Amino acid sequence: MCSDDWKGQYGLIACEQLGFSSYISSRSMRVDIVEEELQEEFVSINHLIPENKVTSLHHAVYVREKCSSGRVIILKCVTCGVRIGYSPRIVGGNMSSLMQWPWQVSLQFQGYHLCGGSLITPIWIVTAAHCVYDLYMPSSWTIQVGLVNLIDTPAPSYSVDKIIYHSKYKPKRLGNDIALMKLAIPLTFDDMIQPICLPNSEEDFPDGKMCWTSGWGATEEGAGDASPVLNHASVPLISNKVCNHKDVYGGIIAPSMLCAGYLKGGVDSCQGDSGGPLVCEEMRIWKLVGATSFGIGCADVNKPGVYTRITSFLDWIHEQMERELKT
Ligand code: 4AZ
Repeated sequence: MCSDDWKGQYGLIACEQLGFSSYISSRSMRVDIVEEELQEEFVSINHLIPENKVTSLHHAVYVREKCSSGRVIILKCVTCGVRIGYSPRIVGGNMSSLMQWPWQVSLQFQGYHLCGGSLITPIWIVTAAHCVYDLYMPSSWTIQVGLVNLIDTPAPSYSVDKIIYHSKYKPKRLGNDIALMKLAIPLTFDDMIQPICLPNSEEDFPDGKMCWTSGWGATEEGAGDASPVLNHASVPLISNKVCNHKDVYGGIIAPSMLCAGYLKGGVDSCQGDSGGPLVCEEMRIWKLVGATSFGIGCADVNKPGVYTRITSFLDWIHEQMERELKT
């Protein structure tokens, strides 16, 4: 797009017209750098259209000669990590509202909720290997998304086509606790169903940053059963150094794991939340930072929740998805 008359507020309109759900940023660059490639395919904002009515960018098609600044707009758009329909309001306790965690998936074995998962594309769900390792039967699993209440919501169930767990996952050793589920049919995104962004490979989420975990897991340690409603909790990230302290996990936390929660206890993920998301918000975009993996007890003193560190498995995730494209 020619940058003449460009305004930041056109960003979202432009991204939406390109099929993305969200706008991050824009910058301009000299057109001659990309001229060869793009030739006459330029569009410009028509300044004759009232600002609040810039609904269709293609109303104004200018050829390159009309772009007097000689600069074009580089748009950064995304299709993940946004809660489109969500507007915060007070909810009872930690109960989640619809559209608050639109990437949250319930993984159900023979119709019963066993684990959580996170939607990253219309067909791929990130979860924990320990959720699926002993139950490696795709046809016995279904998933539900876009719901808060597991019991009385008539949300559709979707079939699972494939389960891939990390080849280095060993049940007793806790490491590499990550798996992917591939759906038989792609999901359609809406306000209730949205994918979470994967982080960038070098992305660092600082200790103490407040992030969020969600799931239908037990709301009390030992209470066993899953919760009928989706709950969430805000938890700070804990450095591996602190988490490996002798009073905490005493050296069992590998670099590919990440701790989050409170050393004083009280707030944590629990049984049934496994595989589900630990997400952090970065410049209004939500990113999948962890997959709920394990803990000693739930919310106990000096035993924060342990999550699989997603940045350690980005290559693995991409390799699996790519391999599926080829087969
Ligand atoms: C579990 O059994 C589980 N406190 C998940 C998370 C935590 C503990 C147990 C973290 O699925």
